[in-house]
Amino acid sequence: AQPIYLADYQPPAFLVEQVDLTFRLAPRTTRVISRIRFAPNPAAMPGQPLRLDGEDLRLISVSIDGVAQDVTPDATGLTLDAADLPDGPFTWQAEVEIAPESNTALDGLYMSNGMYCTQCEAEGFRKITFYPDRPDVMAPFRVRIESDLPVLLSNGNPAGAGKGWAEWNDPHPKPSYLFALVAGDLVATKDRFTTMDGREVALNIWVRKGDEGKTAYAMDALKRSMLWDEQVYSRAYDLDIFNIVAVDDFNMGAMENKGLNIFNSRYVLASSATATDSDFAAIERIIAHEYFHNWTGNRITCRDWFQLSLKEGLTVFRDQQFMGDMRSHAVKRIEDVLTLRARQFREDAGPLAHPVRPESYVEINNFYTATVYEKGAELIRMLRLLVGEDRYAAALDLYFARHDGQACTIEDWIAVFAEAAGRDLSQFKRWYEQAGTPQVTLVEDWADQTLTLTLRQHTSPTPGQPLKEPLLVPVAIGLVGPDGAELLPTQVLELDSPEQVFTFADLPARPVVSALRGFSAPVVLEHAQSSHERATLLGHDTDAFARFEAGRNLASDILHAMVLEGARPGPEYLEAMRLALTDDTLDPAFRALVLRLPGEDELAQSLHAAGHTPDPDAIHAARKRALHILADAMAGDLSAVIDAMATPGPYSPDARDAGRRALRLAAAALLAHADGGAKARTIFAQADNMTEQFGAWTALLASGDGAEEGAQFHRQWQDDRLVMDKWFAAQVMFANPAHAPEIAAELTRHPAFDWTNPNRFRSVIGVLGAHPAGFHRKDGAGYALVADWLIRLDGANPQAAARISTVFETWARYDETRQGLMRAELTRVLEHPALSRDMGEMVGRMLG
Ligand code: HT7
Ligand code: ZN
Repeated sequence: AQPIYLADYQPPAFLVEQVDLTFRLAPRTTRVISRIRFAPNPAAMPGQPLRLDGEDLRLISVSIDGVAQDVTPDATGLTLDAADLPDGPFTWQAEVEIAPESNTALDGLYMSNGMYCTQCEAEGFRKITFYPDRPDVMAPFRVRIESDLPVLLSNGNPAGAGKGWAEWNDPHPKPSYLFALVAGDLVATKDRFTTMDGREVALNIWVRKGDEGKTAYAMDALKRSMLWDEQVYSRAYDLDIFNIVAVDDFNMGAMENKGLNIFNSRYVLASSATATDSDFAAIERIIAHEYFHNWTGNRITCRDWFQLSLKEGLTVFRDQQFMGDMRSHAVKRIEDVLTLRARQFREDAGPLAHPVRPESYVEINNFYTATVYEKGAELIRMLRLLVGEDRYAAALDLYFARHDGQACTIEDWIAVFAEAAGRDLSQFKRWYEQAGTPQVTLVEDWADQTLTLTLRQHTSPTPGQPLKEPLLVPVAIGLVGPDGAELLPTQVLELDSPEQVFTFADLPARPVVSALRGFSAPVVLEHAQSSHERATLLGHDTDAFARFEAGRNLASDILHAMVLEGARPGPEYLEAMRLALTDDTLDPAFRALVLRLPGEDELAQSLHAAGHTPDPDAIHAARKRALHILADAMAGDLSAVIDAMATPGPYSPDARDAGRRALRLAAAALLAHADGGAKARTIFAQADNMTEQFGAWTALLASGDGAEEGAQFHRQWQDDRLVMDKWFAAQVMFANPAHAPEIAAELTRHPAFDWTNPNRFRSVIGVLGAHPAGFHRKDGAGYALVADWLIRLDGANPQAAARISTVFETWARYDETRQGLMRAELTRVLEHPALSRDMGEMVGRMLG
């Protein structure tokens, strides 16, 4: 397949003034009748043909202005010469037939448990009817659905309904990727919201019968999101109704279709018995994220798919702000940075590295990545830090006022900031264009009561970008006295050259430098500090992220030494951890994060960055040894914290109780390495909520135990599909590496392993790929199993398969034997006949 280039963008030859669609639903023979009013685009060169995308459509008939046409589509659509079209506006009418029942790709119109449902982003609408399926063609839609199913939904406001039919009218012009239709035997949880301008909005969450008791949290999160967007961004909802539908078979988390958000059921359904605190938090975040898209994505959309981060980076940033406001800014920031490093830094360091705004793609679905989403959000955070909060607000007001109803570019976005802040941001724009994680080195010099800081930046080559330009990097710095008192509050140093020197004179004593406070830029900071300095920051820094980071650095220094030299954690580290564990002035959620050791993949990444070849077995063994040493050293304190952090009274998913449970379970997981799992077993037996039941079971699994509890868990939850995903995932995630591939293979033979369901597939195969020592077992069994399953899934659902193929993206980090085995498996996948475009692109990029 040929790549598509950003540089080749051309405006559409024709715009759409109105779309009318009629659906006659049937599993194998759905008829779609489209009436589309086209008009020549005054901004395009005259005389160009009309291009309509269309895939897997059986064309029944076509007419233009009522005159039947004889047209022959190719595999990807239809081209109509300008000479064969009327001079001015005209009406295209077409009837096509599609088979939603056999659509296993879950893209376009498909079926899930007897329910019809659509997914059109990025290019699914072309599997529904012929259309200019590109985001810069925006139009109002009217939809009529004919079906005997009781609930018939589409975008916009209801426009009439009767027995066997319903009509919907969406007055807001939208691109086709935001089209949605749902038909099924569903039940709704209903509520209302009054907007800041006094309009009443009906809110509905539609689920399968039996699930209606699990929607309360999602509804509450929705109302809080609506209010927050009014209060913080002055953005009100703009239709009479907002529908959310939960569907079991779904490729990603959720989709922001105008007025009809469709969700993976795991991000809607929750009860205290079936969902963990993390599930509740994920529901809150994703409900907010999709709702926020109503303005950042739907009202203002992307000109083309290269601009994807324009809506996704901004909407992730907005959901991060929201979650910080709802819960804890400090904890949320640490969690976001951990996710960024685990997913985006990993991506940026390997063969799949690409800029936040890519320059070419073969399959756009492969670019819904951590770089576009999470790094994109970091760029917005940096912009806000550089221009200040007031100017950030002014820039956003200008963005909404100037671009409402438009399909925009990153240039439009940067321009509103340059204007609102009165600042040239051309160097900043390189962050959107240049792939790779910059490495920033900080060197200290102390003389004559003056501290001199030399900052250097360097970005290694990435695929297609051998040379890198210096970026504008905001480095937030504070100075802490040797006694822990703040000597200099946070200042933002702007590093815009390869090397820069900053001096701080007249200091009373040599300070401890607290650098990159709040993780002010998405960079890897190299800053040599003694363990004493790190312990000072962990104990005293005023910046919560820097405090956490100091503890993290202490832990990774020690784990590196354990892996490389067989070292042992020293008393200073153990004491620093004990202090953090027992400091009741600290938020329990923060303490839980400090207690968590860096994961095995993070250690492999940092060892590789430091010039070593990571050995997954040695990393696993060292980390396990560290857990035992920590547990033995702190057993008494861990036990006391477990008791102190109990949350008596009815379960609440709020941040306070969730934080206490997080600390309690982190302590229990650690203690299980010293007490034979006694405490964890008690928590499991007494648990009245999924957080503690699952947390205690996985604590036992991680310490090599938990078989009996696993059987009990299965007996209790075998009829709950979302809890069963956890049952599958936990057994692989915590498997002994020596047996992980066999355990995963055995689970694929379990009668409940429905591999066509993306959640279930990920819970076994995706989780094995994320188990470093198990996946990378030296005989290659993990690689072979994952490759077999990727080939199988690719035949049914290329999007999901391509996404999971990223488990191989780190192959070049490892030793020659493992590299050879992984390359052989990737080559086997690539050579498979009838491989999808999605998978072909991913594997091709990984092999280089
Ligand atoms: N904008 C959506 C991204 C998306 C998607 C969602 C579900 C299935 C397939 C998809 N392809 C792209 C989700 C979001 O970022 O909000
Ligand atoms: Zn999004």
